[in-house]
Amino acid sequence: MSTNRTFTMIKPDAVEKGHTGAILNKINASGFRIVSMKMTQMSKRDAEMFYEVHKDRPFFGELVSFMSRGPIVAAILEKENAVDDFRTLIGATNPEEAAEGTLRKQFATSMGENAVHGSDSDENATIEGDFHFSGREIY
Ligand code: 3AN
Repeated sequence: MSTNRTFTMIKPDAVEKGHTGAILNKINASGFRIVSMKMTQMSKRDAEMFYEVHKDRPFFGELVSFMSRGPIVAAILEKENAVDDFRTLIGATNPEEAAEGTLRKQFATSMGENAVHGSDSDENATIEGDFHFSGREIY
């Protein structure tokens, strides 16, 4: 069953460059309702746990260092078909392959530093949202 919710992070590269407002604007303009949001910084241990599924990938160390190097903005978003529609809005992992009008086309610089995270399934959206937010922080 679809939850109509997805989880996103505006990653340290995009926060550092001052793109937070522009990205949130585009998320709202695309029909997503923000039901939870916070600025926070993941420790290395947090990033290792969050990305545990990627622990055997060659880029895991780089990913953990990057995601813990500065603050992120974490949010839970609500919209019909949220997971798929948000993946469409962010675009391909590699910004060179991201379609025109996507967030990664506009704000990402590389495969690693690709500005925005979006959950890849309803199940992971719930797990990832629960990682960052308690029930009392979801509105
Ligand atoms: P997506 O975020 O598009 O779902 P995944 O799940 O394949 O992509 O990868 C998770 C994260 O790992 C990406 N958002 C990116 O930050 C990082 N990543 C993926 N591939 C690479 C790579 N080849 N080099 C460095 N970082 C990567």
